Amino acid sequence: MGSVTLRYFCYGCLFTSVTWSILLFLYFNLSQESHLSLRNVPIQGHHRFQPRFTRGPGIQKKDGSPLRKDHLEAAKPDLSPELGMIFNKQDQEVRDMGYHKHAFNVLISNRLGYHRYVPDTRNDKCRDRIYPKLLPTASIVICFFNEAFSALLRTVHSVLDRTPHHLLHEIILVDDHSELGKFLGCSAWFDDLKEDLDTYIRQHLQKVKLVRNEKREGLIRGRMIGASHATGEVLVFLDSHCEVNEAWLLPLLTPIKENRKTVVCPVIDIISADTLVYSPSPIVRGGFNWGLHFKWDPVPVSPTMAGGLFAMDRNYFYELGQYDRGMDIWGGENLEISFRIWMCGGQLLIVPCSRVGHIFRKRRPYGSPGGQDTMAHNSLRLAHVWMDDYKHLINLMAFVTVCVHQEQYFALRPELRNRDYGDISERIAIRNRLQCHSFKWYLDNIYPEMQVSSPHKPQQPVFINKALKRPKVLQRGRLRNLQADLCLVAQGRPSQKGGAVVLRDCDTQDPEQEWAYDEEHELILAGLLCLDMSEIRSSDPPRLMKCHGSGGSQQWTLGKKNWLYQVSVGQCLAVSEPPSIKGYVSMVICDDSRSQQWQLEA
Ligand code: UD2
Ligand code: MN
Repeated sequence: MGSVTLRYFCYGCLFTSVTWSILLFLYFNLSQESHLSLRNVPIQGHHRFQPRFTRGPGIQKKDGSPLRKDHLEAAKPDLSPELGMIFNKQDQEVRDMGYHKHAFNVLISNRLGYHRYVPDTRNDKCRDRIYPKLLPTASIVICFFNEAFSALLRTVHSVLDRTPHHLLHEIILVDDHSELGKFLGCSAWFDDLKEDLDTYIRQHLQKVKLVRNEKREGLIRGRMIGASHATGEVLVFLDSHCEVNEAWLLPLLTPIKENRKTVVCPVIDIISADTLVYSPSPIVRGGFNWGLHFKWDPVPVSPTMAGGLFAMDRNYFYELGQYDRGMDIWGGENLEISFRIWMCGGQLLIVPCSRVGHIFRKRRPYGSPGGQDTMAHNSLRLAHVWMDDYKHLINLMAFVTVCVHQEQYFALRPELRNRDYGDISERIAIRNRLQCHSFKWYLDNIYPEMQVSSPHKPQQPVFINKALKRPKVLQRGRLRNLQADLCLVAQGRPSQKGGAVVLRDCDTQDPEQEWAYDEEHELILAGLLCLDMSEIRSSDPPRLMKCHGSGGSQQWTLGKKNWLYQVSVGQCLAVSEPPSIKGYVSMVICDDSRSQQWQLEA
């Protein structure tokens, strides 16, 4: 099997290489440049930190004129690091419950309000593009389950604020049977939801329809329900925690107008789950690995799509068989529709001039109603419908173990290969009706670089952040607490992951007391581990963890009022009270007391 399949990857047909040459040319002349030149652009300084925030419109652009790059360059840093500062118990409750329920910083999200400006992350050349006058109208479909109100409304308002009126046919919100009742026990939560969504829409939003599912359907059937209510010419699907960027829609509609069998995805920019900072993402294209996990590849035109964010001619969506109704809750639908598009006569493009930000969370904050592993179920369905003999190459064990966390025993149960995935006859009938190509054709023509690896060694998904080089160190020295006159050190070995930090007598000779503070605002002890906060409980003391390089829980600001301020928990490090428990530190609400003053001394 191996040698036969390997051969497929050695034959590149002429069509593919010509296409790739063109795409690579475009990539290097447009996309990558865009990425490099905009990488360091600060996000515009519209966030004035105010001690108390009210809900509502958030920060507004002052004169309403479009922001230019020089404005961006001139503007001072983006979100004040103190936007997430905790002032009282209620703030803490919002933040901690927010992480628990949504896996991102809801305190910051609420304070940002429903409108904000995001940096224009497009390449300069995108701004000079001229798009056809006559373009199809769009219905935006946003399906949500237990979404934070502020994130959902910022998604909706970003669309209303940045989409030409005549092209926006409607926005359809599908509430996938959210369990709002569960939040009522928490006063802070209740406050955020007091403004009922129906009322808000009726009073403030035109063109927005709300559909409520009678029972939890999952995002796949949820999107189909949304689409069934849509009447615009093009369907655009978004997640419920996105912010669209400048002129995002025109470049998506244009290729669809030219060829209605073109399905397009925007570039998905990154909104940090911990700080809500919006930053450009490198241009990549979607791939997958043999564990059937979506992964990013570094080229802009795409064998697969990431998932939720794409635009497609509405009639074509139906002709092509919508989604697989038998897929539950989450996962796999992106690969299924990607294979179907390419194999059945369409094409899938990532459009570098269209940018949409998405809050990338470290974990999914919800499960499926019965606790089933829907990713495995959905993946099995798509493999059996679309992947022909290649499905035997899928490392079933790999994705099952990944999805079911530690439950290694699945990997030891070969009968999983025979796990029930439901009736797929309707999907096979679609494949026959559309006379789709074989999976071999797809691999040969659309994804020739896909490596066939041993089923027991699935390729690792590629994560964008991991590729970054180590940031520059700005300052080195001991961290002395001014009240206690003691230095912050590891309680045990500084190399012990998860270890606590405590205060001990300062010793200028001891390399294990040396902290490095770098440009990413990380604090690294003895060159080994980073000072890190648990995301769930802002009251927990910090600990030492492997540096992950993505800010948030490892992002500290130093200096102002001599605070050691933790950006994602919005509190300051202090000597624990009462002082009798000598040497212990904890996170507390920032104030002027000497117990929270620190100096990094060389
Ligand atoms: C990614 C996709 C997502 C989807 C998923 C695979 C992006 C940016 N995101 O995961 O769109 O393709 O991969 O299935 O490409 N939701 C419901 N009901 C549910 C579960 C989720 O309505 O039972 C909503 C949820 O509120 C959100 C959307 O579906 O708006 C996508 O879910 P997600 O954000 O948890 O998925 P994500 O971003 O991890
Ligand atoms: Mn999402």
